[in-house]
Amino acid sequence: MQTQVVIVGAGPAGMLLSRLLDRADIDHVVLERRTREYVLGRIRAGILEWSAVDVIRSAGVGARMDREGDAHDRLNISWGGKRLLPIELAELSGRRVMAYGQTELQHDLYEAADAAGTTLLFEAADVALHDVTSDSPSVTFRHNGADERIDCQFIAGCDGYHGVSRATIPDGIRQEFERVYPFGWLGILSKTPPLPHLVYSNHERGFALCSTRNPMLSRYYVQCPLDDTTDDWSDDRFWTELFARIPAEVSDRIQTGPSIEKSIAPLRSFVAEPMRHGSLFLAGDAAHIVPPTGAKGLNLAVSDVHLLSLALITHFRDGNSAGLDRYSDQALARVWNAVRFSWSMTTLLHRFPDTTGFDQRIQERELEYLAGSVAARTSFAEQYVGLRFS
Ligand code: RFL
Ligand code: PHB
Repeated sequence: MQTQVVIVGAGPAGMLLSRLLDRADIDHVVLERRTREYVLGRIRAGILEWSAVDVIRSAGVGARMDREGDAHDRLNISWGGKRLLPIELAELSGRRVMAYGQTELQHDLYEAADAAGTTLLFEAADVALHDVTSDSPSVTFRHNGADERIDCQFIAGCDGYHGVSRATIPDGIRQEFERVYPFGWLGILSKTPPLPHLVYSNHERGFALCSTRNPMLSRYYVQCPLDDTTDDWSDDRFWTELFARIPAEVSDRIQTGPSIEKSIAPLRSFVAEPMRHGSLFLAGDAAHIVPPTGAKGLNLAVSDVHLLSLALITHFRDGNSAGLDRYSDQALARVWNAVRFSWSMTTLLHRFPDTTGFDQRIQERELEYLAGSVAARTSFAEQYVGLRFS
């Protein structure tokens, strides 16, 4: 087989890139290790920045998001089990965020790929990238029991944190930066009406978050020890713990119900530099991970593929490779902003194993400062809603 671009990974980064290339008539093939059902079954992100909303619309896959997504102009932060601070995102920053589940977006992207007749191969095993610094890179894999090879001009490594693309960049060239946090998030989905606004909560017992998917589907999280398993958390224990960490005026409005999904995610910050090596370009979780606290992971995946698609389109249309040459630096500037913000929100809102009374007071003072200062809230809102593309 031969194509212009091989995209490794059919998560949101890979599939959105596929849509953007398709609209520019750039020939490409998408290889995914898992089955379609497996990818659609992963419950992950819920919040899109408006820049991401615009990219999704420009890729021609925004119709259902615009119909069913819920634009939020505010979020709340609580602490001490009593304080509840609204952050007026729209008023302070001029922008809102969109609540629309990653699962729904993934579904829309697969449907659009089907309609366009995109070559999208699921259960592609043993994907390996070859000769990425030569003029004739290729990708080999096994599919339906046969060994396959695709010759191409560029490879987009959109294969997430556990993919193969990043490791193709040699050790002497690749630099990695990492912080692993000493706790996880236990998340549940329940078929109950969500609160009208997100609530992020700092509490001596640990962080909690009330989020949403749609008018009859809620998403809630509590910070938990890393060695906990979902078996340790009955639904009753989950609701009791959540309610212990949020003000009564919030819990009074929550309708509880059985969980329909329950999972534990570890938290880490991770960046690999550079995001380009020869004809290989990394995008999304393949190059960086942020803790979910700032709701930035999916948004970074979208902004990476936006930049990469523009660079590839200019290359193929005009023979101008300046965008490809700039890609890594441009993407990393946005990445590090999000890494910094996600780290600071995580540090502000979580209980670390070595947290003392001193640390707790410092966190609460910072939250009181946020409550008392329009400048501080404006800065928070500006970072939460995300940067515009320049
Ligand atoms: P993905 O989604 O991991 O997709 C990568 C795909 O590549 C495939 N793959 C391979 N394919 C072929 N060959 C190989 N060798 C392969 N190795 C892997 C995988 O099977 C997979 O299908 O990465 P992508 O596309 O970069 O997308 C990134 C996002 O999924 C991620 O950043 C977000 O989910 C993070 N995130 C959030 N982001 C937000 O912007 N807002 C949020 O509110 C938000 N909440 C969250 C989150 C992530 C969470 N978890 C579980 C980590 C909440 C949680 C709990
Ligand atoms: C979610 O709804 O899954 C969600 C929302 C906000 C976050 C993280 C996750 O910061």
